[in-house]
Amino acid sequence: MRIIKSGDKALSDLLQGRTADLDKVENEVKDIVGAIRDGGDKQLCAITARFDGTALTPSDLAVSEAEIKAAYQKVSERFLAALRLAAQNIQRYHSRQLHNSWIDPQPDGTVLGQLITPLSRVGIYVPGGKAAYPSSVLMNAIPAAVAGVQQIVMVTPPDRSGAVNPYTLVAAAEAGVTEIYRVGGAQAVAALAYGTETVNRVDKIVGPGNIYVTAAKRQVFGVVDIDMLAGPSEILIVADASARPEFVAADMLSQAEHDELASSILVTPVAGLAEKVQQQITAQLAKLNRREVAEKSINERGAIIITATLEEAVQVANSFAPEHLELLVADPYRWLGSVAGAGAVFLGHFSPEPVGDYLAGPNHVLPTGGTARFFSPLNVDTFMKKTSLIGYSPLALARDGEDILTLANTEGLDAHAASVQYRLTALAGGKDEG
Ligand code: HSO
Ligand code: ZN
Repeated sequence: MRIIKSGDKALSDLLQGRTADLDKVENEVKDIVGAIRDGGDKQLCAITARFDGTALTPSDLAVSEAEIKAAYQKVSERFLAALRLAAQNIQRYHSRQLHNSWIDPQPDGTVLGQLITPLSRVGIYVPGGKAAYPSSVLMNAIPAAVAGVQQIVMVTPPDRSGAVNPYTLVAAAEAGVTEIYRVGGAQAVAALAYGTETVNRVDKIVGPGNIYVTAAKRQVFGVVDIDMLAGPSEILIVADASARPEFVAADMLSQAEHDELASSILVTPVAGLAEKVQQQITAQLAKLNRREVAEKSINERGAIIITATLEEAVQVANSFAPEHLELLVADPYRWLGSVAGAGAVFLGHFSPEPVGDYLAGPNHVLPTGGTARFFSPLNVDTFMKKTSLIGYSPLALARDGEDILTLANTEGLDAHAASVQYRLTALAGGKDEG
C-alpha cells in the first residue's frame, strides 16, 4: 500500500480517476437497451440466456408467491430476526425524512403551495452473485415504502438454474416489494425504463449495480428518472493518536473486501500509526474469505496519507468527499463542523462502517467517487415529486396584472399578455374584444 505525504503529487493522482469509466461499455450497453426497447420479452429472455446462462420463457420472468414462501424455509430464524431489526431501524430513520405538503393562503385570496406526492411505480435493481446483499434490498425498498410508493418492482439476475437468491427474496418481502422479476444487467434496466409485455415501465430506477447496469441507467435517464451513478465503494478514515491500529486496519479491509476497485484510505498526522496499520492489514488479510479481492484492492487502491496536523487531515478528507468517512479521533464531534462533503460520517471508535451498512438506520446507498459534493444518500425524497400550486383571486390578479403585462410584453409574448388582459378587462367591467 502506498504511503503518501500530503502535498506530494501522488495525492492529486489518487484523487483523479475515481469514477468508473462508463464510456468503455457505452456501445455494448446501447445495443442491449435498444434490443429490449424494440424486442420486449422475447429479447429479454434471449439476452438473459446469453448472459445468465438460463433459458426462460416470458411466463417465467415474474417470481411467484410460492417461490417467496419457499425462500422463507431456506433462511434461518436468526437471520430473519436480524433482518427485521434492521428493517425496523431503517423504517424509523427514514420516516423522519418525510415532509408535508404545504399551502399558504393570503388575506388577498391568493393561495400558493407545494404538493409532495410519492412516485407511483419504481424499480429497484439488486445485483446477483457475490454482491446479492439482502441489506441493500432493505436500503432501497424501505425508503420507497415510507414515501408511499404503491408499486415497488425489484429486478435481480437469476442463477444458471433460473433461481433467485432466497435471502434477496426474503428481504424483498420484508421490505414491501410488490413485484419481482428474475432479470439483471443492462437488459433489466431497459425493461424497467421502456416496459415489455410482462414488465410494466416504471417512473424511476434506483439501486447500485455493475458498470453495465450503471451505464444503462445513464442511458435511460430522461425516459425515467434514476437515483445516481454508483461507482466502487470507498472509505476514508481520519485517525489521530487515540486510534487503535487493529480497528483502522479492520475498517479499511471491510471496504476492500467489497470489490477489487474499492478504495480504502487512511489520513493521519500520526506517522507511527502507518506502520502499525500496515502490519495489522497483513495479519488480518490472511484470515479473510475474500482475501484475494481485499488484497488487490488494498495494494492497488489503498493508501495512507500522512498530514502535518489533524486539521489538514480533515481538509484532505474534504477534497476526497468520500462515500464513507470515519472519524477515529478522540473528539469526533469537534471535527464534524469542518466536514464539507461525505456520504455518511461515522463518529468515534465504536461506530465502524458495518454499523451503518447493516443496522443503524441511515441508508447505505451513498454517493461514491467524490459525488458526495452534490449527491445525497438514497432517501425518502428520492421517491417523491413536488407539484406547485397557484391560486390567484380576482383582487390579486387586478393588483399584479400590470406587472405581468410588462414582463410578457418585454419578452414579446403578446398571447401571454392577452391571457391576463382579458381578465383585467373583465374585472374592470369591460367587454372582451374577441
Ligand atoms: N458498504 C456497502 C454496503 C454494504 N455493505 C452492503 C455490506 N453490505 C456500500 O456502501
Ligand atoms: Zn459494506
